[in-house]
Amino acid sequence: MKKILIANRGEIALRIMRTCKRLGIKTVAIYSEADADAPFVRFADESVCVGPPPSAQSYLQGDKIIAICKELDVDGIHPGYGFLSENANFTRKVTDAGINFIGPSPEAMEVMGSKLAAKAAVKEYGIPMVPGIDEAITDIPLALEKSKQIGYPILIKASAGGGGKGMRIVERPEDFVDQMNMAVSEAVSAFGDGAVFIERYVGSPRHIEIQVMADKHGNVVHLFERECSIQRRHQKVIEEAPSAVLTPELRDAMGKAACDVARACNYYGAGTVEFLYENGEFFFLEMNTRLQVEHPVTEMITGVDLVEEQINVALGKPLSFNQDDLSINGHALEIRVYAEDPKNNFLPDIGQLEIYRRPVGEGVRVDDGFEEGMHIPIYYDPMIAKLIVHGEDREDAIRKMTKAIEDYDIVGIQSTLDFCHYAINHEAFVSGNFDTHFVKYHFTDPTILDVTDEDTLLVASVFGNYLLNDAESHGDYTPSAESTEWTRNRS
Ligand code: MV4
Repeated sequence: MKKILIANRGEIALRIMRTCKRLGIKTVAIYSEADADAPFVRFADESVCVGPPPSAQSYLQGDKIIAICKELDVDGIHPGYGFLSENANFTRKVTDAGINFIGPSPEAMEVMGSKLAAKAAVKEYGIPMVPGIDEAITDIPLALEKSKQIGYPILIKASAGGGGKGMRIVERPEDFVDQMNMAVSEAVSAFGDGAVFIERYVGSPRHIEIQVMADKHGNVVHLFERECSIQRRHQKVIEEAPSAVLTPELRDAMGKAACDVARACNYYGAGTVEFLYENGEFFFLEMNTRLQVEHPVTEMITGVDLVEEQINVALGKPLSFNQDDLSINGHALEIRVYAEDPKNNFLPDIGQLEIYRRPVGEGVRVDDGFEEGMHIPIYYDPMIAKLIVHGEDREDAIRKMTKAIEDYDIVGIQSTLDFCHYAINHEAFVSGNFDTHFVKYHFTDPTILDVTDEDTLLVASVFGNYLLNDAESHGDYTPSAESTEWTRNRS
């Protein structure tokens, strides 16, 4: 591999190019008119503008991107995450053009792109799944009957779904038909596929995912878990590795299950297997067939460069490690810094980064795509940066992250920095006693962010405790309250 084109932008394009440079591989950036001045364009050895700002006219122009590869003698394409990264048709076209796609096969993408196909594919491996019906609903009376057997509340999910779209909680049989119709019409408009199925609703889960890596020779390993429960409306906010809740036995069992999921679709490359975890049980949800945003926490605790390993695999080399070579070293935390205003319902706050100073220090990594003075474009995801720290243990990582956030200077736009400072020092986070509802549950009063400096820690812990006890003793934190808010707030 002499030259790689990165079919992406911002922090992930830069991150991929850094590994390429270290490996002596030339890089090509593609960019939209909105990104002409971005650092990732300057960092590349060559760069080509692919079109106007909207993604559909630039970063999603697969044929144009392939033509650029031919023009510039590119050997491989790294798609990053989002955009074309999980597009089976694009992957086929790349391969047909004689270019190495740095990612899994289009067949694996297609199987895992459908939740029902994924469930069917892993069935014979005996992987734990949420009790439910593993086929699309066609017969409503039958589905109602089965729902009663599963037990309410149940969750209706779109097979093609992602990001919570086409998902509906049903509290009572009386609501079933209405909720199903809404899930179907949402799935049709979002994915052009109205297939929906049913699962028992898991009310207080943690989202734990396993990083897997497989080569083209049948070797599959896992690189342990990432805890991604702290999220807001399906947008992750804090990720960590390892999870505070897994025992070595559970970690091993989930790791093995994740490797089996990869085997079930003849996977190669880097992938992530998502699980729900509740009360010592775990359930397979889906597999993401790309490098994920939060992959750095895995790199921090394992010492593996996942992009380097992706390139090796694409070249047909065997994995450079086996399962026994891998172990967990310390603890890593990542926060996503978004250009959003936590005091104004997390509305995107675009504008100019008048002052932008990154924290530095041992075990501190900032993956970003901006520089001081730049404007955050409105056309793409409002993530400014990922701030990652590596500590000796969880406590040390929280301490390092707290300091790194305090050392981060962002002026000119509102960001989620203060919110993350609050969250990682919250009693529920520090104690490890949280689930996917953390933000909605513990961030009810945004004015808490007005308290600054040393006070924050104390107030956050005391106030957090108060909220926790209050909500529990009054019993107002139930799947029922959750479901109404969840469906109402969905956009
Ligand atoms: C669930 C669930 C509860 N029970 N499935 C959300 C996105 C999709 N990939 C799966 N999701 C969920 N599936 C059952 N049977 C709750 C969620 C869920 C969730 C999962 C992980 C992280 C954040 C979440 C937020 C809301 C709902």
